[in-house]
Amino acid sequence: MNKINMILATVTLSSLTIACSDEAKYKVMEDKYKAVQVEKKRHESMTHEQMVAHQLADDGHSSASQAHMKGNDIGRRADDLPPPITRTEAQLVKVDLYTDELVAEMMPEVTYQYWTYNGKVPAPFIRVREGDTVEIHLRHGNPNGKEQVHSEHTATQHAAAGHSAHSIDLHAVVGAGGGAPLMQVGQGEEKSFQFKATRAGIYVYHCASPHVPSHIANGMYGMILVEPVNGLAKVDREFYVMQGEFYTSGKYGEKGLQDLSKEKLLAEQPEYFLFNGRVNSLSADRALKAKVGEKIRLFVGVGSHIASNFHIIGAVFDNLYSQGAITNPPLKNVQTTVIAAGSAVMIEFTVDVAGKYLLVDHSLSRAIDKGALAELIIEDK
Ligand SMILES: [Cu+2]
Repeated sequence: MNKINMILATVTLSSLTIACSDEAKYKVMEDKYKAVQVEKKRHESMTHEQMVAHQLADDGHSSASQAHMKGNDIGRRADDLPPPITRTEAQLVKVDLYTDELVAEMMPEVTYQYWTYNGKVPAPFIRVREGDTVEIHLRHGNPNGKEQVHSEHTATQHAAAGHSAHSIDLHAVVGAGGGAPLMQVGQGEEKSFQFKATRAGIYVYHCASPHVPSHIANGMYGMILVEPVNGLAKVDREFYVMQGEFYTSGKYGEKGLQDLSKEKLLAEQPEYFLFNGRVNSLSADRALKAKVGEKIRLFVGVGSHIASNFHIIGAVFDNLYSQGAITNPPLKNVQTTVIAAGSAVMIEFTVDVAGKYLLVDHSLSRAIDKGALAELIIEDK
């Protein structure tokens, strides 16, 4: 069901339930219904380009600025993560998150309405120290967006689109729902909660509002690192990579604005397997970069629903901290690792020869035909 039909269904259902009791309300619903009909007619006569422009121009629900439509903007860069923690005392760490639904390119000429934390996939990398108290603030809606301008209108749209609430479940939290029961945030609202980071590890966090699999599949996942009290070994480079699959209505590469196919989601048949939210999100000028002999550390997670068979063509993992267990002794000299859905690993390695190395899901049609490919450029010292 597309968005307009969902709005229609909602309006129709609502109309039925209140028709007898409140004439004024009925009139409002009828007006809304008529407005939706007019809007639907407009949409039918639009080309794809007009439709995208229209969404950007007057759909407060997809509060995207033009910048969001440009090139690689939806994908978070792999070097976009906080530096190692140097302090030796526990402290209160405040984390500001907001949710944003925005239309962006999945690949050239293919667009998708992503649901995000802070406008990117994956969400911000959160870095704390074992013993810290973490205070998560979550706002539903981009504080810089234009949603506030007509919030009643957008609240209806949010409900119709299936995200009347967003939330957060952090796997680093020991407590019911990973925090999610405290953090169901309606459109325009902000909520916060605190937890104590008692278990060092690398963890996934994600949205946990109904329909949870859809929220996650649309891009609402990130990672939180709880560093051990003594910190991590020193390295030269750190990178943040998350694999997630996308269930577009059209086949891989089919042009135009793509809907989420719930049918494909339930059948576990995605069209795209992507690193950091987009085809070629981590390639060319956005590739991971390091020098020969440098110690490289990767934090790699799977935010969405299908496990990854993570491999770097031409490299061997010197140290693999499997299943997020960074305080355990690492496995040595590993070629490929499974990363479960909702899990993450830490990998450390060094490359002796300059060149281009490819990060892939070694279920290789995912890499070659469905997008799960990133580049690591190693230069001579
Ligand atoms: Cu959500």
